[in-house]
Amino acid sequence: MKTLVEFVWEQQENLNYATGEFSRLLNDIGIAAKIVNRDINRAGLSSVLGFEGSVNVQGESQKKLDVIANNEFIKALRSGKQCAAIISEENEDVVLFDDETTRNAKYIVAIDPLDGSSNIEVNVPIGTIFAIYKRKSVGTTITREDILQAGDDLVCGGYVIYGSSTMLVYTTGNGVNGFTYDPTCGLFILSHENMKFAEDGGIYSINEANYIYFPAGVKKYIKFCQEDDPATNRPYTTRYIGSLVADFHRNLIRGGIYIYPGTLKNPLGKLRLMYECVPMAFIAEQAGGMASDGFQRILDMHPKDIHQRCPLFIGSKNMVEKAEKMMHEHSHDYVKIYAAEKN
Ligand code: P6P
Repeated sequence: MKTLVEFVWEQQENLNYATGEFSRLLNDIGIAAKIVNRDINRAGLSSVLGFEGSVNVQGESQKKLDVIANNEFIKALRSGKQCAAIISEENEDVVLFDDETTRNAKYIVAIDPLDGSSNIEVNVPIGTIFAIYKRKSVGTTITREDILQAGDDLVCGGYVIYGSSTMLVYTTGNGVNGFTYDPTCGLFILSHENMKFAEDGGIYSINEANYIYFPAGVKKYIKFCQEDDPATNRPYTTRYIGSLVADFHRNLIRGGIYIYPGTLKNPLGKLRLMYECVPMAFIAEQAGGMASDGFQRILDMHPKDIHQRCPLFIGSKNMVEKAEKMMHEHSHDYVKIYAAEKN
């Protein structure tokens, strides 16, 4: 049995993080994840026990779990003192810490504290998605270059899935490993070593309710998935939970593709580049999969804004390549609009 702390400590030797700062940072994220996990598991008791969304015994109005989760991660990162700044879906601006230690901390964390939180009330798995960048400036205040880093500059991408069990899955560029949380001892235990996407999968995940707004290439790919061709394991199965982390995690284990495309109405789609697409893309590539915006590798992209949106095609390599091919062949109408929005 190997805990997350032991694993990270062992890994740091060959990841030139031997100073222990990265190990401490990842452990801080693990601590916040345990607290969020506890709050999520009690969410259904809100009306009974007066948790979030109602007034507690001190008469304070409780906050939604998104905000509670965001506060927990900020609190853990602030007290751990290894993070110099946080980019969060819940904060319009970059969260800066003003004491000396965090001004000199080496890392920047971009995070979606609780992705898919609307699923809590229907007891569907949700997740936390995080990206860790090394700051470029040293000993100064945080710079724009520290914040708007290219996907390839990522040092760590990870997610926590709060599902039938809670797992933390991450990569630092040496493969993808999954840790299952054991609430009886409060530890994340290594349970899924060296996770890999199957090159081909039989699952496609997309919200087909938006079909009429999809670019022609996406429509063609959906029809391709539905064709009757036993030799290529089609028609595929469609599974769409409405929670990126849960759909991605299932496809990572079973083989599949998740698509949240841009549409003629919203050319950049819904998902955020820095704290959803980039960390998941790092994990996908490290697990032998692929991640693109339909035309370009996600990790080659350079954000212009911390909340920039980006289409996402992610999962088994051959499936993403097939979808990209159809985007190139059939999306003349969409490409111009997308290029204009992106630049
Ligand atoms: P839609 C959750 O809000 C999220 O960001 C992802 O986790 C999920 O895959 C997607 O949006 C669901 O969006 O438009 O299909 O409801």
